[in-house]
Amino acid sequence: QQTFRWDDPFDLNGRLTDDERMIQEAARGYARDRLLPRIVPAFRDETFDRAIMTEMGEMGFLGAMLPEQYGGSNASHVAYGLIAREIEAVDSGYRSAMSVQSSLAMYPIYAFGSEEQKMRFLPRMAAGELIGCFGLTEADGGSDPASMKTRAVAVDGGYRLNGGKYWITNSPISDLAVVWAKLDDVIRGFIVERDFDGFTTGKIGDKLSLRASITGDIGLNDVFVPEANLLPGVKGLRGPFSCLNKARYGIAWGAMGAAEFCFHATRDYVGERMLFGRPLSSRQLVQKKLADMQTEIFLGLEGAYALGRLLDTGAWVPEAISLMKRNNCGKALAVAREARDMHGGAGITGEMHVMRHAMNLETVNTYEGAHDVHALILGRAITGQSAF
Ligand code: TGC
Ligand code: FAD
Repeated sequence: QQTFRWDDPFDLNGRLTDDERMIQEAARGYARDRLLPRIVPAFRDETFDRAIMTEMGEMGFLGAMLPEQYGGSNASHVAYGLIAREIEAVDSGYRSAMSVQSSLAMYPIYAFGSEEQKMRFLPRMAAGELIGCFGLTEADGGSDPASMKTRAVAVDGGYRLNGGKYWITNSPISDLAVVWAKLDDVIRGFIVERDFDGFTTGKIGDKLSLRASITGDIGLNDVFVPEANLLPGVKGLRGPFSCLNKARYGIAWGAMGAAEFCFHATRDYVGERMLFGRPLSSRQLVQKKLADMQTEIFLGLEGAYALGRLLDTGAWVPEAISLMKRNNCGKALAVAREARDMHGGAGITGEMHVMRHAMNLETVNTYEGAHDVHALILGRAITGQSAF
């Protein structure tokens, strides 16, 4: 007879491969020992420590799913999800740094780049020596990337890019940007390097969410991009969306990592908090809230796990990713807000971490396709009618 494990009710751990368990343990150790001690001042001061990228590179967390010749370790989608879960248990901003590098900057070069581009950029990106960012969103409406204004024009030996991107994770510290721009009205991907003339980046300040992640803009003023830096393998929105498929999937795990942290912290807190002569944890209302948190978290993790196995076998569709990204972000946000409430006044302090998670998850629920945009993707699949 098995006993019910409140922190792993469906024995998720028991269904991982040995490799996945090893990667999970490494990610958990790194996140708890190296990231957790830094997060409170980083969030307060709105700073991102560049060294984190090199550390994550050394740990093998950047581009982990790519083949070894490009610096990856052929990790499974589930292993990638487990890394996201452990890192986001500390902070969504740190998971952002990992997932933008892996899924949004390295993946397009791997999937759509030339062999020369792959060899030139990927091993150094996997090591965290080069930081990449992903420029899709523009100021005039992130949910509708097809309306982008950034343009590329063919010139002798390459292309001239003009336009700008907004809300770009890591842009101010990037060595290269994968920029999506229209060339003859067809969206193409360009690798824009830091030292290209006319390429500028600025930091967006005063964010009340994801403060330990650096976010910025990208300016493209007559930037010459050589032919060798055009991604040859894709045309149209399928390019950026293929990268988003990977990143959204990882977020489905990551958001649950943040929610799990909040759940564990709340369980500890209510177990110790004595009110009216008894621990808070002995109250029906409190237990119901813990049960609700637990239910959403472990259903969310089961969904993410099932999706990861489908991605590994190739039997997946983008709508399933929308379903999990939407559900897990929305549910994680609700868990974090509830955790904040159950900590009472202490819940607003930095040292309790729960309010920081709630603030971060506001962004996670919006980026990579806002919660309602994923509802419309699902609605289109359910009804056959587009309501965008
Ligand atoms: P639609 O007509 O639906 O599709 C246009 C073309 O794209 C193809 N496509 C996909 N391909 C692969 N995977 C997917 N998930 C795909 N979704 C669409 C589609 O087949 C079609 O191809 P073709 O060959 O027929 O032309 O396009 P639409 O313009 O109607 O799109 C609507 C909508 C809402 C689905 C889409 O625009 C959308 O998802 N909007 C949300 C935008 C978004 O997610 N932006 C994310 C920016 S990056 C970011 O937030 C990073 S944060 C990172 C961090 O810090 O962690
Ligand atoms: P809008 O598109 O203006 O949406 C506003 C609201 O309208 C949302 O609630 C949305 O759900 C709703 N809405 C939109 N369309 C419809 C509709 N048809 N019907 C009903 N409701 C609708 N982008 C990148 O390219 N690269 C990055 O690295 C990146 N990092 C980011 C980091 C941070 C911290 C943030 C905040 C954003 C980042 N983004 C990035 C941009 C992000 O993807 C966009 O913010 C997101 O796609 C939403 O776009 P928007 O902010 O323009 O909101």
